[in-house]
Amino acid sequence: MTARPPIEAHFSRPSVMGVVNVTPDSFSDGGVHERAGDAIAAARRMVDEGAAIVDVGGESTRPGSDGVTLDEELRRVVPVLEAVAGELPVSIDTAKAEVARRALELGAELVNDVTALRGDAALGEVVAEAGAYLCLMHMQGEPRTMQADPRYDDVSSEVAAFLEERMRFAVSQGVDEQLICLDPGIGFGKTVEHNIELLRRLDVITSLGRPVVIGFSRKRSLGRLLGDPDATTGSLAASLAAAVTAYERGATILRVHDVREHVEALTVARAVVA
Ligand code: HH2
Repeated sequence: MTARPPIEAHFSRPSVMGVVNVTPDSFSDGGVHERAGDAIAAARRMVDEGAAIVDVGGESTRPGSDGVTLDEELRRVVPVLEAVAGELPVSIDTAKAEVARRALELGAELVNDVTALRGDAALGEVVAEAGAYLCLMHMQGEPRTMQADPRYDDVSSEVAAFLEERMRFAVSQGVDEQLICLDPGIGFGKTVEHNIELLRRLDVITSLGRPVVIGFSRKRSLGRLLGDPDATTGSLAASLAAAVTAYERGATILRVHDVREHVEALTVARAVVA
């Protein structure tokens, strides 16, 4: 196995990660790519539009959701991975070691684990053995209950401390630190104010020295910021503003549903920042 280059050499800043949810119930695109053929076409289109990688997921983690079984998750993602993982840069959005193992065998290069190696004790070893990239994300609580009453004394430093501890754990499992990226987990056990504070003080996370991933695309906090207290999604325009400000504050990978628009916005932002 040839060693992979560090994340920062493989993903220029900014890079777009396109979201391909092969699920009936994801919060903003549930059902849209539920059929494998639709998901495959979406993945190809996203890479054509400039995505550096596509993140294939078979389990919704929206607030209030329950998990899916291993068999069901494999049934959803394997046909998509068989079609595209050898052809396109692919990330697998899973907390399950067996799903990650199959995805990596089929050619996925990154494992995106929203539990940061707390969900499945075998996942770290699977990532380490494959020499794959790993995204560790912060979540307070679990999807079913995480939005009930999230609390922090200082959200940025608490999230940073968590990510640092999970990074040490991943390294202790054999994962090369150079292959790890970190995500504060926008919307995962956080109020609107927590999410905004995390972006405002993104320097606290980037100072950990690893590339940062931000997934603010279409999230409900954006709709709530615009004045709808019951919003369950956010608009494209609001998502673009969040992505551009995250990039300006140091984010490397932006996880988004609308690839073309984000690539355009970030290309302009990069021209100004560079
Ligand atoms: N957000 C979601 C899922 N996976 N992974 C990372 N690293 N960062 C995120 O912010 C993130 C993530 C939730 O968004 P989505 O996949 O669109 O919805 P669902 O979980 O309902 O499928």
